[in-house]
Amino acid sequence: MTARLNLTTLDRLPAAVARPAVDPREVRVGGVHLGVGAFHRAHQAVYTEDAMAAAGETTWGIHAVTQRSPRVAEQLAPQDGLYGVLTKGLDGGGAPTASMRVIGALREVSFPGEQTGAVLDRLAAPTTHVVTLTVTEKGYRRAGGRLDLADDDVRADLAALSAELRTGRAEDAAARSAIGMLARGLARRALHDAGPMTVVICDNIVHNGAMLEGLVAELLTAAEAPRAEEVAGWVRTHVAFPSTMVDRIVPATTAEHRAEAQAITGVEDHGLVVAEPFTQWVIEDRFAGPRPAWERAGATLTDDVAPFEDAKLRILNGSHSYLAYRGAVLGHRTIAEAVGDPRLLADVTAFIDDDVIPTLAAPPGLDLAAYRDSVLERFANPATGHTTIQVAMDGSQKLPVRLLGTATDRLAGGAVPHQVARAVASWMVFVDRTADGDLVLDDPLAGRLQAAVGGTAGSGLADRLLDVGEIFPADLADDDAFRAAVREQVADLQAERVGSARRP
Ligand code: CS2
Repeated sequence: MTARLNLTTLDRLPAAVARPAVDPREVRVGGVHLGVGAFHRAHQAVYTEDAMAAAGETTWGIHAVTQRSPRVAEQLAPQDGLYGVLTKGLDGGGAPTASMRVIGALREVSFPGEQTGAVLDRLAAPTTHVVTLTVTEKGYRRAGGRLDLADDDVRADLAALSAELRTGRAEDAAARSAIGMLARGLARRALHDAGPMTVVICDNIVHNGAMLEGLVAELLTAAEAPRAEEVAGWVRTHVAFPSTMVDRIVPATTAEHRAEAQAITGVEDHGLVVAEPFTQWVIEDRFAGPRPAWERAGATLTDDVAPFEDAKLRILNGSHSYLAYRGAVLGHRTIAEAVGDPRLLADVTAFIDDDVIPTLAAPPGLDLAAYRDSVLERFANPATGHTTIQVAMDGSQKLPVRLLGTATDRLAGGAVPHQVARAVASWMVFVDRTADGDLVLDDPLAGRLQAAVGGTAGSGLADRLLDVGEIFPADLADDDAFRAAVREQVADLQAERVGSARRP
């Protein structure tokens, strides 16, 4: 029976395995993280551990919170919160490399379905100073850029929030949304006047800090309770919401990855995450109180995150989605395979050069052409095994952030964004192919999209999907030049599917 990774087996791991940079047994909780997926474990948790080591601190342990499923809590609890990061890259000669380190920064892991009270108490504790979030684009429950107050989960959290503000008594009903958990925790903190807090959003969303601050304010002011405005005021003056740009390619962990890690460590690790060597974190230097010394772990603090965000979201995430849709339709299983296809490499390079870079102001010290090359080189790393289908998820949430902003800016500059149109068309052809069951459409708007694809009345695929208002803002959908460009690209990509009769 193979032993499991935990505090007992930690000291017996082979020397090749890097131990936690700070002894987990010494670490005390000082922050909460909402959405403890693989990305958090391979990114912010690593920076936080390295920051503690660099600053000689032990007070930034993380109370991590799962989302809908208790799975990660069940994986990590028997491991005392320990897990491995398997970093897979290529050496100078192109040969695959793999290194393993164990992270000990996660000190508590909770599932809201059973432990909402514990999480809210952590958020309200004077010893907790930061909250980080990775709940994906759809996790913020927005509709038309605002909080979706018609969402059942948001309404349930609003009811619990209102009850606690009315009675002043802790209302620990299971949180149903991350935004609800956050707002209820900040409200409880306000009621106890427990000191300033910094909320650091780590999701791929434009101006993400301001966006989240707005959503929290909407939920607090929607509360039906006499103290709602007072509490919203306390949050305005005691809580900071800096924006960030986060970057590290973290594929889903596979059985092969677990076997490879076990061969290195000799123990079972159900919490293992896999990542590329590259990592970056740019954080707006706006904190309300104490925080980990993330800059001593390699993070960049800046007054203006926007140029970094725009470059990353439009160049990296935009081309990632483009390759995912184009690649999946052409049968490429991984992003590395897709970028290795000369047709797709030419398409994505033209997309970046012709349409994206002209819309960007380069962040200080960044050459956008060199950044393009480094991104494409990272995509070509076969060692991670990042799949086109994983990146293809949630297109309805990702397209506005990754592609449509570029199109709007190009049109505003008097240019027709043909390359963005081709990227959008690749998503449309992908959605169309899922209607046949060839590919999987994992998207919160899946039903709406497949209904649009299935429609026949008088218009082609491009028009039917451009009419999905939840994705395409009117300024784009009503732009004749953009619509014509997308139609043309859909026809071209469908013609590429040699021998299959497709809808025009
Ligand atoms: C990817 C991102 O799955 C996706 O949507 O584009 O997770 C991407 O790998 C990261 O943003 C890289 O930092």
